[in-house]
This record gives sequence, structure tokens and C-alpha cells, in this order.
Amino acid sequence: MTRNRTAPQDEPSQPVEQGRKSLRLTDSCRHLLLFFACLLTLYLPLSLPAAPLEPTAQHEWLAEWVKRGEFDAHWLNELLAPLTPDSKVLRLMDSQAEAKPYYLYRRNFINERRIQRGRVMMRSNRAVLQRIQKQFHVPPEVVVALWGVESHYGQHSGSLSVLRTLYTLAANYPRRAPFFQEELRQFLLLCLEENWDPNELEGSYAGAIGQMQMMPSTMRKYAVDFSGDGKRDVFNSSADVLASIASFLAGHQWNPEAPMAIALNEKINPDLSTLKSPSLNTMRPWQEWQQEGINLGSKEKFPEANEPAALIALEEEQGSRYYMVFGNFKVITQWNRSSRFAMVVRELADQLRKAP
Ligand SMILES: [Ca+2]
Repeated sequence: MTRNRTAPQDEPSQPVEQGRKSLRLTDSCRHLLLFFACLLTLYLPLSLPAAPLEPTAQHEWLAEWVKRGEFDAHWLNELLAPLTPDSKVLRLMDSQAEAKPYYLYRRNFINERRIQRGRVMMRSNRAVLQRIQKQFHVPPEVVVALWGVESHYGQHSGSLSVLRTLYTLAANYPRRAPFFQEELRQFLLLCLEENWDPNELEGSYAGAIGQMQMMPSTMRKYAVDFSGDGKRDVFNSSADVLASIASFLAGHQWNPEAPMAIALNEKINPDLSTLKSPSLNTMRPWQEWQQEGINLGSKEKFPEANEPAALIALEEEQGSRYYMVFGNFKVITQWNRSSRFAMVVRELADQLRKAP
């Protein structure tokens, strides 16, 4: 009964086996069933689906893409009309982890398993990482750390349909709809350019794709073919994945001479809690911090006088821990806005650099 009510009326809604059984029904039974079906139609009008509107007619933004000549209306409608919103995606978007204190957040990423596998990956990709470093001027351990944090080195790249996820968020998540509408557009353009089947690709609940979990717009801009086969295969080729990460970092002005972050020793510094930067957008040249008495202790890599710097605090079990963070730290926050994210990338990279 439920099946009949939700199925379009002009289509056979019975699975094959049930269909076979119905062949044995007598004519009078069939008429009786038809009668009851008509009654249901009369008394339960609200439960019947409205005639489905074509997506390009339903959503102005889709119509606009067609008007601009970016997509064929028929192609879009065929792709999008069968999709239903994915409630799991909406639930996950709304339940995004409240900002956990750093020491709890870190546990998900900095653990023996991820460090050991990262070291194996550093070794098994050594040659390609050297070529990448030569071309993009970014350190291998940072590239591999981002790969490790994003997908455990390609082991977990998400298993949700990218198309359905992005359409769900573009059409049913008002808080960030314009953002996801643009990501859906970029995804569809990518599919056309790369000859990908939009229905085939899987990704995260936010629509991030590939082993480095880039959003489609970022991927379209920064992904590269480094294996030389002419395809940006961010799903299977570790050379393409690693070079794409490096291409992003280089594109955001990674400075190979500068540090990312340096933890501050409170015993040799002024009261750090009063000096904290309001945000990473208010970085000041390192020399201004020096003039305020900030002491980095003895470190291998000192920043240049004009290196942009900010003072941040992350929560440890014993209380706040303070760091001077520099331009490269901000580059990582262009990948993911969270300072905690940038700091786990830096910690994992440190562990990988020390690799035996
Ligand atoms: Ca390739």
C-alpha cells in the first residue's frame, strides 16, 4: 500500500515478483483493488507526490547556469531530478563537532598508526616527493601530513555520492546554500572537463573529493597531473594527489625559508595571555613582536624580521599553550580555517620529518 501511494501513478510500481503474483488475480479482484486505489486517491490527496518540477525550473540558480550557456538543461534535469535530499548529509553538517579543546582534537590525528603509516608513505614516495619539492618548493613532510590528516593517506576519502551531497546542500541547506550551489557548479564543470561521470564519484559529507579531500572549486584550480598521463587523477594516483597538495600550498605563497609555528616558553616571555592576536587576519611583522619582548628561545629556524606573525593559544589539559605562528601556518588555514587543523598538520609534519 505504501509503495503504491508513493510511486508515480502512471508507472508500474510493483517489483517483478509481486507483479507475477498479480497475474493470477481474477478480474473482479483487480477491479476491487482499483476501486480501493481510487478511494485512497480521493481521501489521501496530501500523501500523493506533486508532479515533479524539473530542477532547472525549480531553482533560479540552475536556470541561470543554463542561461549562461554553461550546462545543457536536459543534462542537468536528467542528473538532478532523480535525486532526493540526503538527510544524513544535513544531519552531519548540523552536528559538526563543537570546538573541542586542542588536546582532544589532536588525538584523532596524532597517533602511532598515522605517524607510522606516514613514515612508510614518505619512504615509498621519496622520488616523487623530491621532484615535487623541486617544482613547488614545499617540504615533503607537510605535503604528506596534509594527505594523512585528510584521508589517512588515501584510505578514507568518503563514500557518499558527491552529486547528491552537493545538490542536497545547495538546495536544502539555507545557511550555506550559495556556497554549495557554487561548489555544485564547479563539480559539474570538473566532470565535463575531466570526463568524469557525476554519478560515479564519492566524497565526504561536505562534498570534498579525492585523496586530499579538496572542494571542487579548489580542486579545479589547483589539482595537477604529475604522473604524466594527462589526467588529474586525485582518486588513484598518489603522484597527482601529492603534487596537487603542493600546488595548493605554492599557490598560497608557502615560504620554504620560514617556520610554521613555534611554541613559546612562558618562563622566558611576558604575560602571553594579554598579547594574544584577535585572529590570524591581524598578523604583524615578527620584529614588532620582538620589540614587545617575545622570545622564541633557541630554535633552528628563525623568522625574518618582516615575516607575518600572530600569537595564538591552544588548549592543553594543563591550560593554554601559546605559539607564535607565521605565514605558512596561515597558508594551512586557507586549506581549512581551523587553527587546530593547521596545528595538527604541523605536528604530524614534525613527526614525519624526524622519520628514521
Ligand atoms: Ca595523472
